[in-house]
Amino acid sequence: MLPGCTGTDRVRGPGCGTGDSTRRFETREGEYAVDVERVRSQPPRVLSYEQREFYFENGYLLLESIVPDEWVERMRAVTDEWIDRSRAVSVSDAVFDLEPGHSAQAPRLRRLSSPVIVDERYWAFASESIIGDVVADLVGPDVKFHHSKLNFKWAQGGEEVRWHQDIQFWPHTNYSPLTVGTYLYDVGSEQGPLGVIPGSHLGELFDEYNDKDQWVGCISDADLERVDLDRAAYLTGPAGSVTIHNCRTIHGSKPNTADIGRPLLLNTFSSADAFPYTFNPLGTPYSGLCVRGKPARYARHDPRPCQVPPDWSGGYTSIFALQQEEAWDEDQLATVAAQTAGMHEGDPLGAG
Ligand SMILES: O=C(O)CCC(=O)C(=O)O
Repeated sequence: MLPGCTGTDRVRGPGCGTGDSTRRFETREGEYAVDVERVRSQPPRVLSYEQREFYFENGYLLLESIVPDEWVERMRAVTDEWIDRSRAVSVSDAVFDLEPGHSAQAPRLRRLSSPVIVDERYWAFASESIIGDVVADLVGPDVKFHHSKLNFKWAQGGEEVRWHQDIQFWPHTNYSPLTVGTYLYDVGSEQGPLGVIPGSHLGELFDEYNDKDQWVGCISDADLERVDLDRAAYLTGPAGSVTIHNCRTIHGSKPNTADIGRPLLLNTFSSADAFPYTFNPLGTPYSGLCVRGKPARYARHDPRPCQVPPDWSGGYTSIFALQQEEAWDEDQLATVAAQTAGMHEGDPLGAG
């Protein structure tokens, strides 16, 4: 068995790559898909070599119980406070995205958007915890923050996230961006764990507009016929486990049918040489800051084209609202527009 695959290591991938460090990762068109040689030139800090190769090959990684308990406790405490604050909110906005049925007595949050800007404890986690070191092992030493969100998937009905790829939401000059998900509580198969299609980051980039030319942020059923959904890996794990998926990896999650929720704290990073070229719907003053290493002097460009999203500079709702094709009324959208502007200035709630 390869080192790092014994199941007893604190940091462990769900299966291991070949460990063949000369392997190139090519798209179906034969282009070089992942900038692996540059990353391989440095020894990993917290991952094993096999885990790094597993990510290059499969476009995802599960690291069980890697976040120390103290951080998990801190993130649970701050999250409880924000759930309490959501009791005063009755209509979704750019910060609190509410599930149908949410009430002051029985809150049902779908998402807390841009947690790093509403509470500095979330930024401390994104910038200071081990997750920055993990990302440095996967994209190179210079790591740039892009955005964050906290998806709850409430007990008994927390909504599905349909199969999609992320990069069409926030195109960058290359495909290094990845998202780190942290499970704040244990997550089993009934709670809607994150599901990924192994190797899909090396394949096609799909259309995330519907046949009426409206952005829906997910892959159509017709296109999904070209995806081997039977190969989906569902990433379950104890509290403090971390999921990582590349921005091209097809992923999604089923509804939560269990009696306990599934708060998943998502932070997106890239190599420092990846630059976004569309409006960041969850942008904050932290977007573009390096959490490890130093800023880039040159942008690295991947020649593969990327679909672009609508212009969200006037306000963004959420992936849930978009995929469910929910209509938000004019007042809601006006609040969202003000909060989105405030978010970019660092004060979303003041602006709302
Ligand atoms: O919450 C989840 O299960 C998946 C979230 C996701 O893919 C997203 O927000 O882009």
